[in-house]
Amino acid sequence: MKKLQDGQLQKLIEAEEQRQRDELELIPSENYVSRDVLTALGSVFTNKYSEGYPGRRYYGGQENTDKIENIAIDRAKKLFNADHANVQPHSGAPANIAVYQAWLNPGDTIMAMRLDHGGHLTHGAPVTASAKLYNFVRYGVKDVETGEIDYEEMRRVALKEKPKIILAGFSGYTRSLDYAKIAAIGQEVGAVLMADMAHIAGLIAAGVLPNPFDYGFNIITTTTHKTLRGPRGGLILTKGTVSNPLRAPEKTIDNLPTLIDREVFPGSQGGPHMNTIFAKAVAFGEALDPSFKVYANNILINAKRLADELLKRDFKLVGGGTDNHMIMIDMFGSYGLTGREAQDDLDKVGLPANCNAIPDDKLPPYRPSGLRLGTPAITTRGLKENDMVTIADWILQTVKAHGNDKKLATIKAEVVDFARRFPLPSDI
Ligand code: DSN
Repeated sequence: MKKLQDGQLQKLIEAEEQRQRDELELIPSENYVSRDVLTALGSVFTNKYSEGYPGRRYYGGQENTDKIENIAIDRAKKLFNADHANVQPHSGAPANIAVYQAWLNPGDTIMAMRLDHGGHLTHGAPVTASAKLYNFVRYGVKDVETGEIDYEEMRRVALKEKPKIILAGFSGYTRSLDYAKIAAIGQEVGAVLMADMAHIAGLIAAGVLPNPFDYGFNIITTTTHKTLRGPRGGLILTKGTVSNPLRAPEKTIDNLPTLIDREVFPGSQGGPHMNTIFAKAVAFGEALDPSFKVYANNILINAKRLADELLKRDFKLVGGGTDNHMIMIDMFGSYGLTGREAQDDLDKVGLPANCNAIPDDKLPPYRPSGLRLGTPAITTRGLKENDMVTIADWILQTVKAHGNDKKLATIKAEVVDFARRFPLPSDI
């Protein structure tokens, strides 16, 4: 990458590059993008305004932007077996809001997972705009040991509350959702079936986890920067018939693609960020390559092994293990440290992870009991299954060294030495 003229800011790019090289990223929603994705993000497409959709723009000069948006749409449809893709959402939160607006009227009911059981803020946390507009009802886990969802309670609440959308999705849940059971409940009460797959989109695209569309879901929303390993951004995938987004269609399930297009633009966003859409097209191309399936499979292998190694070291895991890329440690229940204390200690040794609420957490959200970690980024760096033994050892040593900065500095030196053997993709 070319150096900035502004020396003060150039130093910060170099410092962040060095931090990323010297640490091993364990935050499950982060990843390291390729050099091509970075190049696309920094390209001249950032100069362009493109309100509208390919072939129907409000500004001139769209001969290249139309092509890249169409490539991004076609690749996304292919990756997820969707009838339509909207690649314009700026990120996951605007993608979810556009779907709610497309299908609901203010006051309508959505059923979604409890935040402390693994759901996401945009699934109706009281502090969000959506929670002020719509009525959210909840489902959660039946058993913290196994992480199983309480599907009987879900059905009972759905029959009573008649949600117009049932939302399957999470940002802090480590087990598999039973899409068939959720779809059956949704069909019984006449709800639209929406899956927020932000965390596991790359695993679905690679075919190593099931695709909700195969179980009758109507909509998938996702971010593009987690397991999908693209730029920070959002994406909405739909089943249905695509028609002209300039004309308001009737509110039917078959018209969802067009209803959603109209709610992304002009409903909730202005000009799409064309450099990001270009970078999405690049990342989707990378995800269509057979090597991405190998990568996604290795994420799962590494996560299972890391979970097993943590269990051997007496860490209590919410859900008892993992079926995806993510692990949730009950840190307070395991070693008497809050998730935040563990996060701060892991920061000191170069293993960033994040504190997280666990089901029915007795501690407050800013210093909860849980610590969430995952393997998408370290798998991109090239770490293999046996390396998970080393990572688990370091996590245990770090937790035991709480308050001992000298010991933490010794672990950090080992982590840096090890991490430098695995270059960032953008350095290759
Ligand atoms: N903040 C993201 C995560 O870390 O899971 C979700 O939006």
